[in-house]
Amino acid sequence: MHDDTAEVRDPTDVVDEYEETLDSVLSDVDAPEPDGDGGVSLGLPGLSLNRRDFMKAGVAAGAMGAVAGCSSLNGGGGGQATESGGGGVDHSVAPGEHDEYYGFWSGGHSGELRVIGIPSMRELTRIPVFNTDCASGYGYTDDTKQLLEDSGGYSWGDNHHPNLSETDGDYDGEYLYVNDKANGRIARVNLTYFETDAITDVPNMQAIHGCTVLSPDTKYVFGNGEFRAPLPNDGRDLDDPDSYTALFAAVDPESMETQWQVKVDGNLDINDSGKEGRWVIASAYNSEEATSIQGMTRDDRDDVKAFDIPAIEQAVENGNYEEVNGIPVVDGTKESPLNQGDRPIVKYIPTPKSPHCVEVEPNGDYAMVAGKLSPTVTIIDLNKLPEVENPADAVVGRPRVGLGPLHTTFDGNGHAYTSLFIDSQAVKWDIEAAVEAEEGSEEPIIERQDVHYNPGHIQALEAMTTDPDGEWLVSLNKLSKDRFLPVGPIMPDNDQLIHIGQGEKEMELVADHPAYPEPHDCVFAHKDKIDAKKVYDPEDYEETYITEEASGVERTGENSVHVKMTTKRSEYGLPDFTVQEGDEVRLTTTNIEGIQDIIHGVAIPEHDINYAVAPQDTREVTFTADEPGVYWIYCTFFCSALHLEMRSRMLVEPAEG
Ligand code: K7E
Ligand code: CUA
Repeated sequence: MHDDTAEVRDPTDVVDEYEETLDSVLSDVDAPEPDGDGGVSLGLPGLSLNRRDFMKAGVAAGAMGAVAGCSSLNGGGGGQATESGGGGVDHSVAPGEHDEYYGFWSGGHSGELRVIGIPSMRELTRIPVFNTDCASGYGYTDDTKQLLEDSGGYSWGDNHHPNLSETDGDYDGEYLYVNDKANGRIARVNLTYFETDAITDVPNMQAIHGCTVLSPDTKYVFGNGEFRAPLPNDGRDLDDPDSYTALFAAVDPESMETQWQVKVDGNLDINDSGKEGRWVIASAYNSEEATSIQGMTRDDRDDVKAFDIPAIEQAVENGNYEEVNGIPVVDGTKESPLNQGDRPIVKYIPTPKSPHCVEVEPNGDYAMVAGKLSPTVTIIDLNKLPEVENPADAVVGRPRVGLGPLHTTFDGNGHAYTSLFIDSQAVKWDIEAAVEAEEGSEEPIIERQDVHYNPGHIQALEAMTTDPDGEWLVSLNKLSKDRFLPVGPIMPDNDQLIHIGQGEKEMELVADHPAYPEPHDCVFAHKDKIDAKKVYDPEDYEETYITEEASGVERTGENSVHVKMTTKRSEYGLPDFTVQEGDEVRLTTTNIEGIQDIIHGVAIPEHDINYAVAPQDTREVTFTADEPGVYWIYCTFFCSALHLEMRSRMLVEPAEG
């Protein structure tokens, strides 16, 4: 049903038009002052428009020639935009009450994850992953320092796509996996303790963008290679982009070791798993294999890739691979012999145009691919995929949703919700109606909701499971512009909470929530699916547990000492300890409190050390005492009325000279 003969346009025009459209929508420079509704005042009494209207007004008045040329990119309106503004639905959670859902937010290039309660949108905690964090001591204690060191020694990462581990297609509350786009890594967070417990630097890959687990049982964690590079990237083929390669990687969720990789034509953007463990669908925006924006946007279609996981496993088992840096790399390019038979390992599905995201709907029947530079979402039928000879025949729908579609989410009642970056909207549409409608039809569209402004991901409750909960949806908007008090030029993002009920109701914008740069995606789990411990169980780790009797100083070498020290309210196990100038000090601390929420900190001034020790936890730091003097060790967590008095002294004796 779909038409492959789309008008071919000069790529430079497309890019220019796209950017001009963006400029016209985004620019406030020399533009009238924003008004309180988030619209733009035109300086005329009583006239205020939101950005979409502003753009249309520009077209109508011929006042913005740049925009007038963009009508071919403009999706137009299929439905009436819903009024924005604090609605009647209450999302507050009374003091002392708990939220119904955990939300796990990626923190983008801040490197951390954030845990936010739904529906209150209260931030519950942060989990450092690729960054260091002086509140918890992550990146300061020996084990966490080692974790960051062993995964490349970088001080930051760029996490985009958090994924919860699954058993039988539902979240099992064990782990969360997230990518590092900057350094080609995947991290695992233990949800018993809400802490990062593994990071793997995937060989042969630079930017891992898409990240997903294989449903229904988390057999693998997959990483999508976004940046094409020489393979191996060791100085060869530097300026020969034709010989660059993009890879798809399968990582074992337990050992976190890379099992195999697949080499593809074009690149890979974002991915999602089908529900039956066979298909992983990956979007792509650079089938041109170019190195400039003009080149990357030249073609009107890019190949979405469907990875047939069992077929790839078979190829690996048969030895059909080349080993690069110890990893079996299977050839999944179009010309590969492995793609010629009746069970190709990768199917290439031409899709308009530089498509951004892929999301598989809850039944596992369809993958939705948001068009980005095309105002459409392409619907791929995963049940047809194995049968069709021409993979393009698995495309069963292509509704026209609006301008700049990036991501789609689901309520479990047959509806999809797609974010429109340029139109600044969330658009709700009917999945089956879209399959039945003509290509490019706006018929399936049910409703549009303005968001503020320029959304990336959009996520509804448990939308990635087979049984989403509907009710709430969050739109992760990249720009906040006039929505909050000015805080200087680096402005927060705006995560907006939208009530969607059980999917039959109208969307209703309920709350704005400023976010420090820069969340990309989030995932929600019902509170009953997460079982976070409140006190450490020493059985769960291998560190030496220090008892009160064991507190003391042991000289372990001519220039090294091991200091063992407990913490409890409101004293350290050692009121003081003495070391020699130049000693390497290994300091092991156990918090012997058995009560939840009594955390102690260990701060050593002028030694760049501060870390938390939670009840029954043991942590260790190693440092050099290189300046003689008295150093007051103090507790950084306000743990009791005598917290200020909770101190110890490190006495560093001058070396004999
Ligand atoms: Cu669209 Cu990295 Cu999922 Cu950002 S990605 S928005
Ligand atoms: Cu211990 Cu403050």
